[in-house]
Amino acid sequence: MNVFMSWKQWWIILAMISTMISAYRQGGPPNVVFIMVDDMGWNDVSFHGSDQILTPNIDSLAYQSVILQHYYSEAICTPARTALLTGKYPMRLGMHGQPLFNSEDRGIPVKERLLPAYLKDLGYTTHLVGKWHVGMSKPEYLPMSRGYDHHYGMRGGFVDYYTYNKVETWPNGRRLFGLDLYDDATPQECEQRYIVDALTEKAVKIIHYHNSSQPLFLHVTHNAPHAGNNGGALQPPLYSAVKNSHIANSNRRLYAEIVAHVDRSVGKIVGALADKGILDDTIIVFASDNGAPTVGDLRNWGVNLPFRGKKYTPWEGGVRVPAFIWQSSVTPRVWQGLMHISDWLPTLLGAVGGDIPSGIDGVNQWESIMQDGKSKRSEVLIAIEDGSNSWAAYRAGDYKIVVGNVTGLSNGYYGAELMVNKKTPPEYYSALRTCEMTRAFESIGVYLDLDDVRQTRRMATIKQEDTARDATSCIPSPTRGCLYNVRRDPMESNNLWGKANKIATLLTSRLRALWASQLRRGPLRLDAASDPANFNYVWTPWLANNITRSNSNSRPKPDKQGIENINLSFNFNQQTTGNRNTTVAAVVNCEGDLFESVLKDLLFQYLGLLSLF
Ligand SMILES: *[C@@H]1O[C@H](CO)[C@@H](O)[C@H](O)[C@H]1NC(C)=O
Ligand SMILES: *[C@@H]1O[C@H](CO)[C@@H](O)[C@H](O)[C@H]1NC(C)=O
Ligand SMILES: *[C@@H]1O[C@H](CO)[C@@H](O)[C@H](O)[C@H]1NC(C)=O
Ligand SMILES: *[C@@H]1O[C@H](CO)[C@@H](O)[C@H](O)[C@H]1NC(C)=O
Ligand SMILES: *[C@@H]1O[C@H](CO)[C@@H](O)[C@H](O)[C@H]1NC(C)=O
Ligand SMILES: [Ca+2]
Repeated sequence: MNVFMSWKQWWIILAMISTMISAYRQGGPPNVVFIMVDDMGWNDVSFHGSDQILTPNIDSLAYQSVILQHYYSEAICTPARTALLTGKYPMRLGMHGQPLFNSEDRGIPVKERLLPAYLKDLGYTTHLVGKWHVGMSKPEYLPMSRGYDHHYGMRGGFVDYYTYNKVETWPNGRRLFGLDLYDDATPQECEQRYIVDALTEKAVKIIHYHNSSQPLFLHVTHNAPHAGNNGGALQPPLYSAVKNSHIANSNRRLYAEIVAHVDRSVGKIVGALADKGILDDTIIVFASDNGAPTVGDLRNWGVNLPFRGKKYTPWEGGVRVPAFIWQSSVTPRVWQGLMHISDWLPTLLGAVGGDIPSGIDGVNQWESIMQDGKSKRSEVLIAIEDGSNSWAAYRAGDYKIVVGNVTGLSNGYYGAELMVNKKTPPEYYSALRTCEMTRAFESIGVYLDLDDVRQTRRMATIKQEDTARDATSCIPSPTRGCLYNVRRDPMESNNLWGKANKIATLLTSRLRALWASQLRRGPLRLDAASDPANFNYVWTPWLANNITRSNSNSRPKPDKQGIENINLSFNFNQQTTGNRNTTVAAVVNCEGDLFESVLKDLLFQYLGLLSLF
């Protein structure tokens, strides 16, 4: 065999190997890009029907996707991110209720495995770009100890959009402040860019330099459109002229400009996937983490209408948020199935061919979403707060109960005045046709059909079917909750408690059982040793991994204290309903229609009680 021949043979072998590698990638798991925005409300995207704030890039992607119309997140940041990363209800880990302070020694317990760790096992390279907010007191709580190869962004709750400083105000009035922007372990003292741009450019760079022989998990968690530091003004990009002059309220106008910038970011990220040639091999998820804080603490002038409530409330406005998922083979549609943020972990693992871990609360919805099937989920524990006041919300089928003491929360409807325009908004469909997202899709041969778009947009707009209205909105009391059919009554304006006692009883007893399984949080403990002044004004882990304290979420046993403080012993005589199996398990393990049949059954027997049905 001469030298030339063996070179040729080598060349053939190399060519075969490289074909095998690229074939493996083509058949291998798809890339996953998960974009989470912060505190964006239901009515702050235009695909839900409003022309006020145009989000053409987000919408253009949504119209190619499965829009998740009954998607529940958590009421606030830390629980939402915990549920996403663990696939569990945050209350199982003591991560429910009020979000973490930067100076709190608490985080997702280290024995929990997180989504990026599962993906890493499947060969993914894993990047977090943006906000973390599930533990920063010790190195072991940080993203790179939890399965991310790389983290660029913030470890705490929110920062100033220009200086990347987080000002934390303690209940006693003490203020701590310092930088919270890192590239892996290195504080970014010299970052000059606007926060949305800095995160977007990092995400685009990661896509650009990604070695396609490995699947990519890119988790982008924008800080926007969350307010900057408390008491500060909203922070749209400095260099942009104030646009959206059609919006009457000037704070809403500033908010719209931040949202528009986030929208362009989504267009750029997907544009980068198209440029790289990997768009059609990528699953893309877009979701907000909780409803907008229209009023009160850290308000951003976002709007959740027609839903009731706002961020950090158990009402739909706090927990039902914009969300959708795209994959190249999906038939675009609006999906009416019940879904919870904890479903992402099993759903994405199912989508990429991974094993679904046991002992989680999330369920794999991949097949249902892709094939327009029924939801794999019949119930959602929407929220539990066991702080100074205890409250909770739970949905089974179409029915939702809210119980506990909601005094001090925002229980009304907010932002109607913010939705007022003084001029005609810019033309929606021309913005949609010309945005970067639409161009990115055209580059892979996918074109928007405006008739389909109009139809999808109508489907994604909330309709209030139930026309009955309470004279005064129901507020839960110690002996009564509020009960709604949220499919027919998404505004939570027709309380059925007392009209459908059997359903109220069933949902309450199931909620009681879930509540009893919570890991109680200890009292809030803020640690002065965390003060960034001790670390050159940078927020830094101040504890070693081997420090264990008996506070926070370390109580080993479930504690029923919360639910026992709520007296729900309303008057309901247990009645038999013939042969029908109406044990709690039987009723909650179904989609809403069984509730309708239970109702009809009850209607037959207790006509007077259920005159409304
Ligand atoms: C991509 O990764 C593969 C496998 O690790 C390696 O052989 C190849 O050189 C890498 N390509 C680039 C451009 O770095
Ligand atoms: C509910 O909470 C408020 C504020 O903490 C308190 O004043 C009130 O007594 C509580 N109501 C009940 C019925 O427990
Ligand atoms: C924790 O680790 C540090 C350094 O690794 C060591 O100096 C210290 O003694 C340890 N503390 C405990 C309580 O184990
Ligand atoms: C709960 O409410 C019922 C009915 O109003 C009352 O009889 C009972 O004493 C209450 N229990 C507690 C612990 O407050
Ligand atoms: C009622 O439903 C439960 C839960 O699905 C089941 O375990 C039980 O066997 C059923 N009972 C009857 C009488 O069908
Ligand atoms: Ca949030």
